Amino acid sequence: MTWQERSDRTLVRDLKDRDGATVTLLGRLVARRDMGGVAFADLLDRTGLVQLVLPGGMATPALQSVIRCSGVVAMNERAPRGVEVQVAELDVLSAPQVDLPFNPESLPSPCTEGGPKLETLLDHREVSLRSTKYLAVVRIASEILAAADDFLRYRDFVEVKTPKLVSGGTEGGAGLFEVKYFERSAFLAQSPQLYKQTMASTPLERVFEVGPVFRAEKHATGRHLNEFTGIDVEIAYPNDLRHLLSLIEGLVRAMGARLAERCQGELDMLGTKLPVLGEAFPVIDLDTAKEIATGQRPTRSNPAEHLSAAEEQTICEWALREHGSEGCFVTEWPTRFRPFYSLPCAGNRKKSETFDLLLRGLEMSSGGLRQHDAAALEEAIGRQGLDPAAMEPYLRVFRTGCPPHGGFGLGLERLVQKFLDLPNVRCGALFPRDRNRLAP
Ligand code: AMO
Repeated sequence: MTWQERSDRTLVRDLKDRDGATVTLLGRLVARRDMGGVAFADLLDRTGLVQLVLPGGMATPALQSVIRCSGVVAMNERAPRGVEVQVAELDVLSAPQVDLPFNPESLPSPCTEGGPKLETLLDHREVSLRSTKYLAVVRIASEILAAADDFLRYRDFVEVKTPKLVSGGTEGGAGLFEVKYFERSAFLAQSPQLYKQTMASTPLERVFEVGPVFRAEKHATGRHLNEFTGIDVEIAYPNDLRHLLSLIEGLVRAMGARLAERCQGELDMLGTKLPVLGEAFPVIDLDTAKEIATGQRPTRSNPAEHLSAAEEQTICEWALREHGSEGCFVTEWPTRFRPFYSLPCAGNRKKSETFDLLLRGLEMSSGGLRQHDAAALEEAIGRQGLDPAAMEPYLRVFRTGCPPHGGFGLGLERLVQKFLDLPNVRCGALFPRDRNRLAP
């Protein structure tokens, strides 16, 4: 049996083909107008918004009421989308019982001036997420995930789901959330790193995971969440680092192309433009990146370690100016500042075969080739102050034979933020978790 829309309902998007028909609509009443004694209301369902013309004497339900109404479809050039429904019957299925903190339909685009404060919008997600503008952000996130899914599956990737309750950390600096696990402690996974490597070592070779990632970082910035959605990718047998760069560049371009093709309405509604991706993302090493950002090339006695937020911004401005691209790869990071699983460069073990992808001034992804030699890995684990004994199940992957492999991780909320040019990563999250926020 095929699953269908309920038979007594017409969706707003189908009204234009139903001129003169009597239809029943279900949805939310999001605006009311009184013009020359005639009462109008707008009904919103998952497919769009339509004007209702209410008969004289009918009380207009309160804003945000959930209604069912029946009436005749009439094409009307002066109606907002060229069609309206002249209502004969209307039932309120559920009316608000409290005053709404704000009217979701009159909100400006997320993170822009003029509306309620971000904290108020986040406190009242039940209302802000009803706004068509906020829902445009949610649809964009969904299309980004769909683009990743299509792109990766088409290239033989298998989607996996790995545990989020784990026995230890993987990402060095980023903190761990400890949770009670019966008689002992467990942690919330900082990344699926060890599991995705384990899976890429099997004959599946290519895996990806979309799942929650937990970071107990205390800083409250516009770029950090304490829980985010990771898109993690791992492959066996990459040719070299460039091979990974072309994979992630293709993936990000596929996301941009899908948004351009399917989400122009959402982009227009938010008054934003997709980033310029240009012909190719430039690839620069960290020393060059530092020089571009600060005007000074790092030296042996004063080596580059990280990029600050302001430096990432300057580098992307340079990439746009010089290469016509708001995306830029930074490579050759110092091995000692990258996680233990990173592969040192063959010619200079102080540098690693790793990269960061910056987009519109923000780190969108990190990744690289991995160490797959068991002894070297064990040594790197020890050097970073971790206990090799606690990593025994992971180390066995390498001791039992493991192909060369590599991969990367992307943060969904940062992708949404930068594809939409939003100033704060919270604006790209549904229910953000940050230092001060655990609800809703
Ligand atoms: P990394 O820690 O750089 O790498 O994370 C990968 C990507 O995840 C996103 N991200 C975040 N988004 C929001 N809030 C945060 N606190 C946050 N931290 C990270 C970023 C970042 O680029 N295991 C490696 C990946 C790999 O090598 O495969 C890792 O987790 O977009």
